[in-house]
Amino acid sequence: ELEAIIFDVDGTLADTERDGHRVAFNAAFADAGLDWEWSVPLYGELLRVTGGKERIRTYLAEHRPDFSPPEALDDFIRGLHQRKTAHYTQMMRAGSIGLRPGVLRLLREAMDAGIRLAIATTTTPENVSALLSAAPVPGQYPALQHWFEVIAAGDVVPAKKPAPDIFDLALAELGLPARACVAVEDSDNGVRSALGAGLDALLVTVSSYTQEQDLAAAALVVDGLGEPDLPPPQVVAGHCA
Ligand code: XBP
Ligand code: MG
Repeated sequence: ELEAIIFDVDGTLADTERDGHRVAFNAAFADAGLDWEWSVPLYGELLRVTGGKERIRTYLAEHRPDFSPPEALDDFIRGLHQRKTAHYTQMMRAGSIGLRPGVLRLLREAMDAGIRLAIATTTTPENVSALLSAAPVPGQYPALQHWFEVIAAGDVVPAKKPAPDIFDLALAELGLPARACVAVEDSDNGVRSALGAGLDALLVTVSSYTQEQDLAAAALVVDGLGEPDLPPPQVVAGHCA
């Protein structure tokens, strides 16, 4: 029996990477006087590395091998990433990126049916709060971040997705076995992470950066959750016909 749904955030609850995270990284680089610019295609390549600090480190190794930071590399990356988080949370609090179609409806139907809600994401916890607190909800409901009983996010586990650790943590905090839960993801790294935690009931809603990825290990892959006033969701792949 289904007891909880565990959601990824970036790409799944909202399509945040291209117009949110990427833009915030570039703003942080400009603040630091760096002429680095992460284009839409370059960011798509860098997304194979989950976690913003880890992504900056990979970019430096692969694209700026001669760059020497003004302080210890870890401190430099941490500082740059703090600026990025400040830009990102400001954009989200301003409501610049909304939830994907169907997300609020699914959350509401689940909650009304007594199904528990959780989050498992690599992104920084402040980013999740900023996104959820800006999302409009019907008047009788509390702010969206209070709908989630468990929010597992960011550096609380040593290994980010595709490692299963963050889903393992969400399951432990829910106190549920994987078989009592459904996971919702958007990316190949997320699929590996969820399946690694035993979440075989895995729904993938592809997002703008993940349409070309190999996601077929998931039980069902669709192009979105759908809304009554939109064309019905299209199945992209999956083995649960
Ligand atoms: C999301 C990410 C995150 C964000 C940036 O992956 O990879 O790294 O891009 O977040 P997923 P931070 O949707 O699989 O959780 O900069 O806060 O690390
Ligand atoms: Mg994602």
